[in-house]
Amino acid sequence: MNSNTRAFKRTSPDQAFPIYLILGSQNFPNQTKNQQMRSFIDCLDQAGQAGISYFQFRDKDHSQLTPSEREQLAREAQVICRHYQIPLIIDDDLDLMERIDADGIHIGQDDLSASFVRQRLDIQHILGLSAHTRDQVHAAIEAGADYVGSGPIFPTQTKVNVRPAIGLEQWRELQSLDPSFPIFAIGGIHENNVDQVKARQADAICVISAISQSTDIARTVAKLKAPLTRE
Ligand code: 3NM
Repeated sequence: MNSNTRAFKRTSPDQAFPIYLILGSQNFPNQTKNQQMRSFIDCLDQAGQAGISYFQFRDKDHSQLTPSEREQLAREAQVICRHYQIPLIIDDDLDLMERIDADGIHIGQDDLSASFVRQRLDIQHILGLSAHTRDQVHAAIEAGADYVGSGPIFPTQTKVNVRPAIGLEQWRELQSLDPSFPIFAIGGIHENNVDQVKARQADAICVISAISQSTDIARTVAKLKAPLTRE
């Protein structure tokens, strides 16, 4: 287990749930490229102010940005993340992560090898992995990941080539494989179903569209992170 790993583990059911926002310019469709970049910055800034806990820069899929525009946007995101003291995690681009000295990297099953990346990173850098099966969760722990994101829990249209939804019960099985290891919940989580995820004790709640499409980001973040109220 890495020194980071404990920091990602929720310790009390009464705590607010950490919100892990993932965003790229492509998450603001039907806008010009410049508008998308502005919308991205506005959204991250409002979410930072509202109290998200982690941010992942994931500019891919239908992104129209050139590599240098992508790097520029990541650097602007970094300024906001530092202001709100939110770790900046780069999706699937070790070179970009190293160039801008981001706080960590998130990789999928089809991306780089997790143990290769772990060896390249300093110990304080965060390594996150997507893991969808028991074997993948075990392998991620073995490779020295700090957390895994597992899903999609509910159906989602946000990701290109997304896997079928695994559902809450299968997610819960993955989560119970190692009670000391942080498992984050992702995929189709919105204000109207987040309580079901909270009831299963996710260590963090990862969202894109719940926040990128919100018309009141402060209210949405407050609702997503609020502890479950007891009857
Ligand atoms: N990864 P939304 S689901 C980026 O299951 C991503 O690994 C997933 O977007 C996975 O919150 C997903 O809008 C998209 O459903 C999450």
